[in-house]
Amino acid sequence: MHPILEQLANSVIIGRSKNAKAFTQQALDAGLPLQQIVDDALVRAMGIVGEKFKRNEIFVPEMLVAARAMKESMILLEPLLAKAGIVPKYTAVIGTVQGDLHDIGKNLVSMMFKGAGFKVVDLGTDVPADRFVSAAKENEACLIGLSALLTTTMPAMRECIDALKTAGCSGKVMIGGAPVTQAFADEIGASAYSPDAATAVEIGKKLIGAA
Ligand code: B1M
Repeated sequence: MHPILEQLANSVIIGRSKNAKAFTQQALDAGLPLQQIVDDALVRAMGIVGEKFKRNEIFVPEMLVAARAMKESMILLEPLLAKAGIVPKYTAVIGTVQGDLHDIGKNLVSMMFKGAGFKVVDLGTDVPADRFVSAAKENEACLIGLSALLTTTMPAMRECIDALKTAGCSGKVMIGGAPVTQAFADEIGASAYSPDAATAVEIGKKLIGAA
């Protein structure tokens, strides 16, 4: 791999935002193709970050600084990608369900999907079912991600799934959050459950046939 991309990937993995920005600029100045910068440096780096998180070698704070470093790089790349007509192949709509204000886990999931090259429409927290439906339709989302941290808001996940089905949304629905289980996902008819942000991307890619 090109040494600049190696340095960019390492900067993201260890969460050095300034370096990530500088190496992105160097990669651009060196004329490296945009898609190569994204795939070989950023997507690869976030994949490594996800693996480390799953192996408990790093924790939430390290994930967050890696995400921030990736974001710095993307600030430079995004306008150029858009100008070149390079658009993400897959779109995920993600949010925390109605009544629930917890967003740390949802943000990690969001950022891991961005790191995997998805366009992510993050609806934030306290999102009603009809908002998931309209966003999924507007963005032709192939994946809809629901997060809940409260046992009292888990029923809102069922409401979302029912509303998405009634509206004829074809996207796969993934659910997650500390109180959520595979059994609950099966019960409410979710396409998948994921216990953590890194696994969410693995499962999500398989679900939509992108793995
Ligand atoms: Co809240 N809170 N909280 N809280 N809070 C919990 C969840 C709680 C377990 C604390 C406790 O009592 N021990 C408890 C819930 C009890 C229950 O329902 N069984 C609780 C409560 C009761 C409340 C309030 C009701 C408290 C009150 O006001 N009386 C209130 C509710 C507000 C509301 O939502 N309406 C409340 C408020 C808050 C704060 C605002 C203060 C704050 C949230 C800040 C924020 O998110 N911006 C907060 C916090 C921080 C917590 C704890 C301490 C930490 C949650 C967290 O961020 N974890 C939590 C106790 C705990 O867990 N130790 C607690 C870290 C995060 C990375 O993990 O979100 O699980 P998590 O995400 C993981 C996975 O679950 C998964 O990936 C992530 C990374 O691997 N994942 C997905 C998550 N979403 C996914 C989606 C996917 C796939 C995977 O697919 C789409």
